[in-house]
Amino acid sequence: MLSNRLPVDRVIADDGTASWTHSPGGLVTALEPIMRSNGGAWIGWPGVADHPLEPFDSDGIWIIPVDLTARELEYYYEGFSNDTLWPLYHDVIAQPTYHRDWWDSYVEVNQRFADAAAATAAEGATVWVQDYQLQLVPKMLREQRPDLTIGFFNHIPFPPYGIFAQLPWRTQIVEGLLGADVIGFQRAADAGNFTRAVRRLFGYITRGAVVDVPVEQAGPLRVPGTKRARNSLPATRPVLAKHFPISIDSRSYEELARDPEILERAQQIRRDLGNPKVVMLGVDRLDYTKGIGHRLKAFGELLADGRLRVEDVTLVQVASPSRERVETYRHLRDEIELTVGRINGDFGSISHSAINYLHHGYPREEMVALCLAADVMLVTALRDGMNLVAKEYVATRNTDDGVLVLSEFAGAADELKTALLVNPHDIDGLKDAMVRAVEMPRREQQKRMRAMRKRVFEYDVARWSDSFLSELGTIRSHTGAAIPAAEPVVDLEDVLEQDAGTTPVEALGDARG
Ligand code: GDG
Repeated sequence: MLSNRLPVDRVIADDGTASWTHSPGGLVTALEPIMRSNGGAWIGWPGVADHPLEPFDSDGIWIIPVDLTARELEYYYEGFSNDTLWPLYHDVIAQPTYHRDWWDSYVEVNQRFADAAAATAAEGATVWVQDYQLQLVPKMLREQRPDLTIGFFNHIPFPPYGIFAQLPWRTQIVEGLLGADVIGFQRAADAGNFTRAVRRLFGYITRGAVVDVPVEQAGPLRVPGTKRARNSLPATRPVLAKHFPISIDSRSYEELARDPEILERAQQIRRDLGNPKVVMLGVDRLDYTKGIGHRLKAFGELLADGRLRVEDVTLVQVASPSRERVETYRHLRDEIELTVGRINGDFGSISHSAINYLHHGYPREEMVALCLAADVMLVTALRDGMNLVAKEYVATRNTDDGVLVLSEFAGAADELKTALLVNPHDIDGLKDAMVRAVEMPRREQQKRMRAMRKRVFEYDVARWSDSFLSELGTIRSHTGAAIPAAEPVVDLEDVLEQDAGTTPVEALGDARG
């Protein structure tokens, strides 16, 4: 497994002592068992720059830290990943910055990750690369290790070609991704945008979700027991570009939501808020893609119009600190906090504040208590790969009540169709949906929530990783990608000469198993 961040964090205390803390996200939970039983290794950055660390075992998973210098952190991560790709892939909600130095650093760091994987993976192993920070790794890895089966999953949207085309390095990025056997996306629309980019940039043939990539593109065709030939015939390798909507560890959220201490904490939260009739909740990383400003504007206008009253309705907004060294994020924080201050100043009273704004990260237990305390969850992202918060809210609602207001621009909208779907740019429409959520009869809430819970419990994060890995296994058995690296490299012409009498397809099929 490769991801920008390791599932463990290196923490250095004030007195200089260092320790590891686990960050058990959904991805880790889903993959832990399979990683353990297969002697899996996880390659990633441990969260501290300029601090090379040795690999170590963490509960049966081999952890391989990749070091980043302070400059790489600034150029590869904060720069190219978070200030070029992130805004570009989220429909240029913010202006992407293009710097050649950032790109060079992105290439270097991707190469380091690919080298680490090439040095670690066993013969014929499966390697799964996570997310937009590492899009060049599949090609770089295939060049060194054509015996591997390589998967890639993009957690954020893939933009339409008209937007993607801005990127000065668009060709290299698509080439990098095409080094994988399976490229996973959140939504069908993302996969469609990607295959369209492939057709526009390379003219490769696509058959539905399958792209036929010339083998020269991403590594030679290997056939055991034959020698390298002089000339090569055009041959292609199928690459699957398909949507695999990510999910959460739904059972663990449900269990937390039944925990008596957490249930009591939820009651306490409502009491502390002054027992309003309705608690609305927003939980987001403080990011401009999440539409926090649109949500606040709609809420402020509803108070101004008198359609909602602070005595009845409170909005709790958790905005967890994120990417604070990137300029755009510092501006966003200022903007949001100015808006919150204005709304509270205009509409709050001594006993009721309109918005309870919390710029903190919280333990998962507290997040679940907040979900339990909330009658309405507001997810108003302007663009979001999936949005796990929406699914987490649904998973905690054991009593089948509660209303999810969900942006149609979040990937989750493809699955959670009985949410109140909104276009967050349409402030009047958003206001109407918020009022409707506040007033929704319990029977309707339950009907809608049951359908969403069915989906979230049936299709959890384990199903997500199983379906991705099973497609990877299928494509591998079709293409023979796992033929040992020690075999000599040949091309199709040689095989045809040696197998005179068989058709090219049979010869290839026999040779590649
Ligand atoms: C990217 C894509 C895609 C947030 N604050 C706290 C906290 N969180 C947790 C949430 C949720 C996760 O962080 C955030 O996930 P999201 O999906 O909402 O958004 P991104 O961080 O932007 O994630 C996104 C995701 O990747 C997965 O593929 O869905 O579209 O942008 O789990 O609960 N958790 C705790 N304290 C906090 O303060 N414990």
